[in-house]
Amino acid sequence: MGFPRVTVKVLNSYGFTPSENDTDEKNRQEGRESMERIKNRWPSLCHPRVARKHRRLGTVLLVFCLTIATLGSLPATTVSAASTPLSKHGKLSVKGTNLVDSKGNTFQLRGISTHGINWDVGKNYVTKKSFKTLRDQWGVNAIRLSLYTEGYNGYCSGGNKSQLRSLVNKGVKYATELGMYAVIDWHILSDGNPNTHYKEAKSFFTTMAKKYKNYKNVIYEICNEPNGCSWSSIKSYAKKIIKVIRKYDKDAVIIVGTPSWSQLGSSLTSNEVADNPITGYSNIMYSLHFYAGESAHTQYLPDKLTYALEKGLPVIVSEFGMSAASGGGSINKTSANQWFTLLNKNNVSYFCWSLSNKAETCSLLKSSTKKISGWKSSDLSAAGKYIKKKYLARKKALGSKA
Ligand code: IDC
Repeated sequence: MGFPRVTVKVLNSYGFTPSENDTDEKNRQEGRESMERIKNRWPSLCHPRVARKHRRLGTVLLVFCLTIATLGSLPATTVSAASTPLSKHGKLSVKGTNLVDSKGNTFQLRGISTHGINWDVGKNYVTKKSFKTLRDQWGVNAIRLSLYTEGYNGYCSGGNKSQLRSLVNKGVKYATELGMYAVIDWHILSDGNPNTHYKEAKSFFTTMAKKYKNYKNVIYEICNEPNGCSWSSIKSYAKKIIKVIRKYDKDAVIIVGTPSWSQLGSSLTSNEVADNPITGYSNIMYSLHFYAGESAHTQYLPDKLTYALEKGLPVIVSEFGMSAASGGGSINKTSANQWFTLLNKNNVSYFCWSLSNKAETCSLLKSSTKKISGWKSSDLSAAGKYIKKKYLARKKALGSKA
């Protein structure tokens, strides 16, 4: 597949159907009453010929007014929902290695990840306008809401839990109103082993699954990037958290992080996740993260992806970046192009890190960009320009399947 190979051995990084009979009868009754009112007010209109003509006109007018009134009483999303990703594709599930839509057709998420919403550089973009710009101008159909467990203002390291949860809820609300899919990302990183904050994770996902059990667009990502721990340790955490989520949300897609910063195995050549996946649950996907500016990633990870897919493991790139794994360095379009070819060919979904103006290469906005939506090309970083172009091209290529 055109990726150079290496032999290094250690790893280090989303109708309204009231009772129709009731509505019809109510409409007819309202129509009769309305015609009576017209007759009483303007008797001249009641000459048989004039009356017939005006009755027709009146009916047309009535239907028009009632339609407007009905639409006006619906939530804004229902009115404009005809062509949102969610209205077209509905609830997603996993079939074989593929993500499929409610009609069973293969479906690919083209997502953008927020930066950590515990920081202003992430939080500032949790707005409906930001997400709408991504949906309408970038061809994005999903948002990943990254909630760091540790670090400054982290959920498990002194952050205000209820404020952070309400930020996640806001993000889900905006994505839902826009008909986009939303990933709730429990962003473990420096904490390494997901079991470190198991109790908080259990409580967090209980709250989230209770709240979102009837949503069609919510996806749970239970541990961003486990590191320094074995697959059996991650697996045991995952089985417990999946059980917690499934108690309320019976079928939403759940993403499980994998060893060594979500690289499907703890060494360059080991594939313990594909060799020993979680059994007994449906709609589970496993994450693979890559950074295009990290040449080693492009050297060994594509083979691991191919191995996993051949073994029937549903893989999702819940995070990738154009930069080096540090978030810095330079972007690598050649590697990124190879990755997109491979991922698109295999219907693997992807989310780019990150929607931010933080002064680092992986940010999609220039650090000088103060706007939180409606960005012009000159507001975008080199990574942002490339990603926007790639996502729009992919959406166009997919046509009605997008
Ligand atoms: C980075 C942020 C950076 C922050 C750092 C530490 O871009 O601003 O200082 O985290 O919290 C990942 C992680 C993701 C990293 C990203 C780039 O999932 O949290 O974000 N990265 O380093 N894995 C590989 C790279």
